[in-house]
Order: sequence, then structure tokens, then C-alpha cells
Amino acid sequence: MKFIAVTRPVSETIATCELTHLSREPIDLDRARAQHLAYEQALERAAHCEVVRVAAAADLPDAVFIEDTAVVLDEVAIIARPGAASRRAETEGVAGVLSRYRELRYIEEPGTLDGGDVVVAGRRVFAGRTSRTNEAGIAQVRAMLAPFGYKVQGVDVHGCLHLKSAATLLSETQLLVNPAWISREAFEGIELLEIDPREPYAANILKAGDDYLYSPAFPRTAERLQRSLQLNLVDMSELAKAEGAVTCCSLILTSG
Ligand code: CIR
Repeated sequence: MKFIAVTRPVSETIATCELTHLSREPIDLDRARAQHLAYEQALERAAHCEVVRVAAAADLPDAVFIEDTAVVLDEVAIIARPGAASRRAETEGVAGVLSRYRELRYIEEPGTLDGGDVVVAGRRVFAGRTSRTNEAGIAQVRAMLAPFGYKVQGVDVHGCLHLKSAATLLSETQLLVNPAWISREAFEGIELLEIDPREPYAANILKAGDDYLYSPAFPRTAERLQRSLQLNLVDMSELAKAEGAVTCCSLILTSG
């Protein structure tokens, strides 16, 4: 199976990005771009993905966080309607690229949905209720995916930006989680591996095929993970100041 990682360059306006849980700190644009390039190289070399870039969008500060603009499944791609109004224009360029690979569906008003709120585990789809994703958005995803046999479940998220800040996929039956930000009951039947509580942001890991990208900012959780997984460490420290993490900067899709 071949994997494609769709990415988008870091915009020169990233300093004016949306921020919810962090205070604004200066972002070194060159350093952010160098880290993003290293991330793309890790996707190519370590995770064996073909990297396909959406054209840069200088006037869209958060464009690099492409994960939020869509949810891509094997059968279809859902184009999101981001909860932050400043991010809505990001979807157009992404939809153009994704239409090469998938049929598209669109989240429509009054629905809002950030892709960062959606975790797909086999035929189970978990959708976070957050400041970015509302019940109408989740209901639209449920209706769009029912014909393909996916079961969509809403999950309450507290204290973080997206569901994927609190829970990401290790395998179809196992998630890496920060239990402080979600309730375990929503994930019945799924094994939950907990982060080290001293590293609250550590629940974000990117799985591409059988390979994993992870941030070196969380050494204690990394040590737990390395007992059973091989991690490719990518420094995302500059993009983390914009509240981004490893999953946010790509959309991974299967092809061929
Ligand atoms: C935002 O607030 O929308 C961006 N500054 C960060 C988005 C991070 N995306 C993600 O976690 N999926």
C-alpha cells in the first residue's frame, strides 16, 4: 500500500495564528520552516510517504495545520468547516488537491468541524465536541459516513484544543491518550495507553502506515512508547508555539 502525505507550507503570517490555550510567543519563521521541512523529509524517508504539497497561502496564518481542513478516509474525503472563522478559507486549496484522490463531501453551515477533532479507528470514528467542532458538524459526519459502515461517536473534550490533543491512534484498537482531557467511557473496547502525566501535550502521535512520528518534547512518554514501537522523532518546537503538533501538519491518505 502506498501512502500520500498532503502538507502545506508555513505561512509568513504564522505569527498572527489562532491561539486558545497558549500565550503568544515570538515564532522564528525560518526555524519553523526548517522544522517543517525536516517533518516532510521524515514523512518521505522514515514513513515512506509521497509528500504532495498544497500551494502556500501567505494570507492564511494557520494554513500549515492542514489536518484541520479535512478528514480523509479510504472511500471519501470530508472537507471541514473550521470552527475558527479565520481558517475557513484554508479549505479551498486543500479540496482542490484532495479531489485528485477522493470524492469530496462538505460540512455545511451551521455545522463546524476541525479535522483535528476526528480520530478514525477502523470503522469507529470518534469526533470531539470542542470549541471548534459542534454537534451539527458531528451529525453531518455521521450521515456522510453511515453508507460506508462507519459508526461516529461524539466525545466530550475538556481543557485542550482538539480531540487529537488528547487522543491519537496507535493501532485500530489502541489509542495514546491524556486521560485528564477526555472521559475513558467514550472509548469502550479500545485499549488506552496513557501519557506520562508530567507531559500533558504528549498524546499526539502521527501514524503513517506502520511508522510513527513523534516529538522529542515528551521524553518520558516516548520511553513508554519505545518499549513496543519504533519512533521517528521530529522537533516541532517552533510550530508548537502556534498550538500545532505532529498530526496537525499533514493529511495521510492511502493510494493505489
Ligand atoms: C489553531 O488554533 O487553529 C492553530 N493555531 C493550531 C491548530 C492545530 N491543529 C491541530 O491540532 N489539529
